[in-house]
Parts: sequence; C-alpha cells; structure tokens
Amino acid sequence: MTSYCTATYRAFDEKADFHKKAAGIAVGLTVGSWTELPEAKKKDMEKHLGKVVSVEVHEPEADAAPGSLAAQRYADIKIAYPDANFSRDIPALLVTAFGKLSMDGRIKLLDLDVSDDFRAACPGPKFGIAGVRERLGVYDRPLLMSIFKSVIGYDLPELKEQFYQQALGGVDLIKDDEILFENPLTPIEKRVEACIAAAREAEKHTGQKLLYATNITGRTSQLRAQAKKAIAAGANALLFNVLAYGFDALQELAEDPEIDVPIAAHPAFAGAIYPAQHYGVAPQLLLGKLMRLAGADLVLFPSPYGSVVMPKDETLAIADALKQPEGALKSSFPVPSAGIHPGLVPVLVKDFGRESVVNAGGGVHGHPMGAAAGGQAFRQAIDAALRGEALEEAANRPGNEQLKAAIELWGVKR
Ligand code: 1AE
Repeated sequence: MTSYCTATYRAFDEKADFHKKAAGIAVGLTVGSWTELPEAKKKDMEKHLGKVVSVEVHEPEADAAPGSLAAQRYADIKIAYPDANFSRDIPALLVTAFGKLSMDGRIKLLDLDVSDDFRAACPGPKFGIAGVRERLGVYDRPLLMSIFKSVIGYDLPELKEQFYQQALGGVDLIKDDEILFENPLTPIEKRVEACIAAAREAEKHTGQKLLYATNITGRTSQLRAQAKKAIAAGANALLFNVLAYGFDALQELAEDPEIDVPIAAHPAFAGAIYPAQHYGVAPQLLLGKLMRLAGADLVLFPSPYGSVVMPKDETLAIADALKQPEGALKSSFPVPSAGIHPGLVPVLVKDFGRESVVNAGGGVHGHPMGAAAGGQAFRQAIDAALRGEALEEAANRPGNEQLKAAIELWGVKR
C-alpha cells in the first residue's frame, strides 16, 4: 500500500483558482505532468503521483482590519506526497514538499505530517524530557539554564570563573554562547575540562548536578568527531546551531550511539525562515516538529515577552509540537529564551508549565549582586511561581534577597 507524507500550505492570491493551483503542486512536484502521459505510462506513474487532500479557500472579510489575515484571500492546501518519491531523510522531504515551491509566489509551509514509515527513520531525541531530568535528578520543577556571556576574547581561567559563578547559583544547565566557535584561547577540549572541573567544584556547594552544553562547531564533516572529542574530555551535553547546518546534521549527531549526551538546539538563523506571513516555514514546524524529529532534546526559541519576541500563540504551538504525544518519539524540552529575567518566571511557568526550561544570559550575569545571585534569584522565582506566590511577597522571605534585588531592577511581568 502506498504511504504518504502530507504537507499543509497557506497560499495567498487575490484572484487565483486555488483548486487549480493545488492540482498543479500535486502533479508538478511529483510526476511533472499527467494529462500528457500516455495511458500505459499513467499506470506506472500512479504510485508517484501527489494527491490533493483538501483546499480550504478563505475570502477576505469585509470588516477585517487592513493587513490582518482575515482581510486577505488565501487557501489552506493539503498535498500528500508518496513516500515512494523520496528517501527517508528530512532534506529529501523538505526538497520534495517545499523546494522549488518555496520560491513560487506567496506561499508558506505550515505543517508536515510524516508517514509511520518516514517517522521510523527518524528516531528523535535520545534523552527527551524524561532522560534529561534523569541525568540531573530533578523531577519536580522547570529546569534552569544559564548562558555564558562575554566569551569571545576571554581565556580559559576567565571562562572557568564565569562558569563557576553561574554554577554556584544553582542552575541545572549552562550553555555556551552560540557565537563561541573553535578558537585558540578556549579550544573545545580545554574548555570542557575547565568547565566540568568548575561544575564539580560548585557541586560541593550546591549539591546539584549540572549539564554543560558545549557548542559543536566547524565543518559539517568534522561535527561528529568534534562532539566525540568534547565527550571524551567530559562534556555531558552539546549545543548545536541546527539551522545553519541543516536538520540532517543534527540527526547525524543524535543518532550516533557514541554521542550519548543530550543535545540542545539553538535557533540561530530561524528569523530568516519563519517570521514572514506569506513566505517561509511556520515556527511550530521549523522549531517544533522538525527539531524533535531530528533529535533535539532541548529546543531554544524566542519567548513572547523577552528581548527577541515571538507572538505568544506561535511560542505555545512550538512547545506543543515539542511535547505532544507522538507514539514512541520522546518529547523535547521547550526553552523559551532571550531577555529572560526573574520577573518573567511566573508568566513563563503559567504559559509553558513545569516541563520547560527557564533560560537566561543577561538575566543571570546582569544581577546587581553577581551571576551566582542571578541564578539564585531565578531559583527563588521558580519556587515562588510553583507555590503560586507573588514574586513581591516571595522577595520578602528571609534568604530571598537575590530575588528582591532582581525584581527591583527588572520588575515583575503580569
Ligand atoms: C533565542 C536564543 C537566546 C540566546 O541564545 C541568548 O543568548 C539569550 O541571551 P539573553 O538571555 O537574552 O542574554
């Protein structure tokens, strides 16, 4: 029996016959032409022919605000592509469903529903939410991640001290800044050794385990070797700029049995792909479904209220795509990020729940009492949010002076 992967598009046009357009896509992106084929050939080609599943046309609403979606003429089109046409890898699927088509007028790829057969070729996250929690021994609260800041031009002792201060604050994960590449001052093996030593030192004070997501960079052909080098030096997590390399590069890392540490996916370059209303790939597919399918254990994306903002419905759709039950596929941690400070924790916990990661760079390092106090302020804010206590009240509890200083500086978002 033929199995299919189904793509959902939103096509915009003031006059087009969307049914005709859908038929053109289904044929054009599969067998090329159909009506001109001799009858005998049609029989052979049937199994390769794309199918129009549905076309839902939306006509502009008269009273809609100019520029809004409701004011536009568009159609949501579903096309099923036979698995027989492409190999079982994400690049082949993307080129089939949104290769040439991505450049052909105002059309956005909203979703891809992959067949069971295709999904079986994408094992997904090796650890997922449960596996990351197991590594840390933390089960009852959102995790806290801190981001290195000021890394370029700093040497190993400076980086180690920065790591140590972050670790002392009680964070669960520390990630490299995504712009830290292989460099002579802090080469990956030395960096990992220094940071893991600092993590052990801090653990004596915090009693807490910590994952250090070191940035895997360089030429694609060297990525797996680079990851293994980092792991041999003690790395217990990786950071990866997925979109600059492609989903398949992530899948290569995630599938490798020797790369037995969680992988955090950074969204760098995503802004070139998802934000336009009429073009590109919907964020819940780009940063949600495909990241998970390719094997990310944690996925960073902009939050609805920080410094790099994404509409709230889009961030929730990403989190949903990362977590919703999908057969044997493990779920990935949503990590809403950018400009996060302790005063945002109550809304983060309300919107993304316990199964999420609170992630901050400036919100840790910019704390008036230092980076360790920054981490502590976040932990105090997380505890308060889980108790349902207002941060202003929690800040007055004895021992919570770090939270008090943080909300005096950044305020509290309602
Ligand atoms: C969406 C990515 C966020 C990120 O990588 C980063 O470095 C954030 O830093 P802060 O928290 O905005 O300082």
